[in-house]
Amino acid sequence: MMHQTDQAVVQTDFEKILAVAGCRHHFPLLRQRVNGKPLVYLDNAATSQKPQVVIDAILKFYQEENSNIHRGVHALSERATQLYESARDRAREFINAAESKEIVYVRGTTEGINLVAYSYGRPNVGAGDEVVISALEHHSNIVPWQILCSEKGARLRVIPVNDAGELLLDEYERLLNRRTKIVALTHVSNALGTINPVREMIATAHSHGIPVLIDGAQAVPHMKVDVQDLDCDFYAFSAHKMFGPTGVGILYGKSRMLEAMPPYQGGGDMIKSVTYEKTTYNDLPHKFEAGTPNIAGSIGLGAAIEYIMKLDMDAVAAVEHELLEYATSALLSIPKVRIIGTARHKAAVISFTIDGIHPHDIGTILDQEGIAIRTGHHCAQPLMQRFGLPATARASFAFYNTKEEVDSLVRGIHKVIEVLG
Ligand code: C6P
Repeated sequence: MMHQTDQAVVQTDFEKILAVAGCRHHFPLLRQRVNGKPLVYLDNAATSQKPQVVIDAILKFYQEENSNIHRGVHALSERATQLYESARDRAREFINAAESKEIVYVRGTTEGINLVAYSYGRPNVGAGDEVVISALEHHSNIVPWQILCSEKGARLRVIPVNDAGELLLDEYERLLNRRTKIVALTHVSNALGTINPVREMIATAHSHGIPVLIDGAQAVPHMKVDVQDLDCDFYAFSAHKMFGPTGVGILYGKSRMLEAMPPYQGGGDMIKSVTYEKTTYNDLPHKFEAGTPNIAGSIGLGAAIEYIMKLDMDAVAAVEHELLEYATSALLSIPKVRIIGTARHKAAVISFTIDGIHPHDIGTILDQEGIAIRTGHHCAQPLMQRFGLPATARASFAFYNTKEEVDSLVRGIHKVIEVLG
């Protein structure tokens, strides 16, 4: 008889893909009806739904394990500490960081980027220096750098995009110079779905001695990420976009970078000793984790990571790619629909407009059909301006979505055109 591990070894890629596609029933929220119709949830880039194992891990923590961490000698506190720290180990494994001390818990991608802008940016960026970002950035990878630049008299430089939503790499190379102190780039665009060639872009920055931060918010739910292979200096992501809870995320930083940086916030747990004259800071990663953290959230994140690692990220990417291709050709076959963002390498995000109809109205009518999409500027106003649009409608997919749901979206769009076109 074959053991389970033997079976896993002979499991074909095709079987893994089928297994991923069959996971929808793990997500209880998806079973509901909205406005009398079966829910079609296509707003995964805003936040993903949670599998039962994640919900259970959080519930179990509050029912059986709740206690503060790193503080008590009592059994519950030790158990909570162990769960919190082992979730950190899971996160290390998930992105293949070299050491768990390189994994800093934050509130989410936004806080991760702000931490770097503050603790790396303030000591290293001065008057006349430059920070390079791209035209595809979310506001959370624009505004923290803008604040830093205005405080320091530094300059924010922006890598432009072509009409397909791909970064112009020659322009990027031309922007780098001895005044450039950091490059901050998104791995995947939340508004257009473009997957940036960040590995090559990091190598280019490093050839000039410039460190790189990657905003991984839209990458980690969709593809395998290996921070050592990418060789990025910082990588930030949020748990809630990768099937975990809100209010927690990870900032990865190379240990030598984090060691050299001052703390972001002061308070409990980030210190070794305090007198009125002087404070000695704690070791990594605790130096950056002031105050009682989101313990239950971190444990939920650990459960989400375990869940998707079991699924296999390559199989997840394959399922989503199939959905993207199916949805793209279906939408393109509808007269008046225009897809914004046609990069060669895309994650399963489709921004679109319908001639003569405001995206907000598209979202409202689709909602009446039980279909959830996002409309607006997607927290990427400068990018919308680049494309001459105030807003788009955006359908964003996860591996639990189905081709039948794409068909519902297409029927919904036809209805929008019928009613408003
Ligand atoms: N994008 C969207 O609908 P937080 O809010 O900190 O979890 O993530 C911010 C963030 C940073 N970078 C990228 C590329 C993102 O997509 C997001 C969040 C959501 O597109 C909500 S605005």
